[in-house]
Amino acid sequence: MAKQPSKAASAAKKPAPRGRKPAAPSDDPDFILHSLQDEFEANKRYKASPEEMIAFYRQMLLIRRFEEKAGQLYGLGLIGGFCHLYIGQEAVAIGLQSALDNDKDSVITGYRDHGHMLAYGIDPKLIMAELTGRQAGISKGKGGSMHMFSTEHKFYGGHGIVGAQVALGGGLALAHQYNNDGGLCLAYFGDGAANQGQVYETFNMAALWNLPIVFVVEDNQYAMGTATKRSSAETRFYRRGTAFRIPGMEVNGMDVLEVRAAAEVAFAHVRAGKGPVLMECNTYRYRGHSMSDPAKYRTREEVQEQREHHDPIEGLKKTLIESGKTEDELKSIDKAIRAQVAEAADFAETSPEPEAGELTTDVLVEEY
Ligand SMILES: Cc1ncc(C[n+]2csc(CCOP(=O)(O)OP(=O)(O)O)c2C)c(N)n1
Ligand SMILES: [Mg+2]
Repeated sequence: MAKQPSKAASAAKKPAPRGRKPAAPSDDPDFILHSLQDEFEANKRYKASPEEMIAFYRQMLLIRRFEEKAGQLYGLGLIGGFCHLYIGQEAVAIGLQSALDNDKDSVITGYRDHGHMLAYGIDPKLIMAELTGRQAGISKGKGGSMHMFSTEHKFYGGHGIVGAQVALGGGLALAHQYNNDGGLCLAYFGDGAANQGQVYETFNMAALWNLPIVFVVEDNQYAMGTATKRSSAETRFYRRGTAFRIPGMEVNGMDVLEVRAAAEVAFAHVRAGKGPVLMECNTYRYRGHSMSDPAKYRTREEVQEQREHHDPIEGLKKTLIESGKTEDELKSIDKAIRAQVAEAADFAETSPEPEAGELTTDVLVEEY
């Protein structure tokens, strides 16, 4: 007896739509992902005014000098616990946060958080005093390097659990939507954190509920001692929202003007109520993972190559000089910043530690 064609075989010949899905991926217009890349590429470098350009330079340099000093204070035993420096990645925080509406928007990140706090223009004394665990610190000396908060500035940490800030960022975005306050959440995470499951649970909910959130992967090429290519099956992180219909953007995170241009496109998309965006910023950390990492997993030449050819501060300096600034003008900015950072370090070394009674305050927060 001739075999009856199987149901599967006849379905293959004449595919029937299943539910609301089209018959095959090639028939699915949504399968071709919406991307914000074209819009971004059309105006890839932000046209900063001379004042803005100097402000970006000053802010990035402040992060650089602050972090160098924090490294020294750590070496002297004045900073306890872990300390993760942001040197090399300055353009990411400044490019993005300079485009925020600080009255409305919230920010959340991981433990490599000093630069994101400095990007608010908060007095570096308060941040340095937090690192040395002093009462005058931005979190009364009880957060330290990894767990700084400033709810006043809508900065929600400072998180030591890799990837946890992404899910919390989803919650912040839900709060913006629920309260209809017009704000968005900027949630930063690393290339290593990008492999955490909760990141994708958050992507799903954020897309499903159209939440106002910009996810930013700071791909600094390493998660502790593991190079991105050794730990990630898909190293083009901007593609990872595809399955959730979240548009992606790939950005040179060593160029503050490019990051700022990308921020403009991403924030406009979110503010127009179109839901989340996933931005990958390619960057590089010059120092070890934390202060206790000798960084033996990479060569000196690799780091040197980045410093010489891709440094975000040197890059902007070049643009400033081309636009008419002189070496002397830029040197005097550096001098003033060094003095400001030295003052912050003195303050952090000499101001008092918290009273013992502070041990039991701020343990439970009733209201943000
Ligand atoms: C859930 C969890 N797993 C592991 C760790 C240990 N850990 C701390 S930082 C880190 C690497 C994260 O790398 P990445 O996300 O790329 O951030 P980066 O340090 O490069 O900024 C790991 C594995 C942790 N803190 N939390
Ligand atoms: Mg990393």
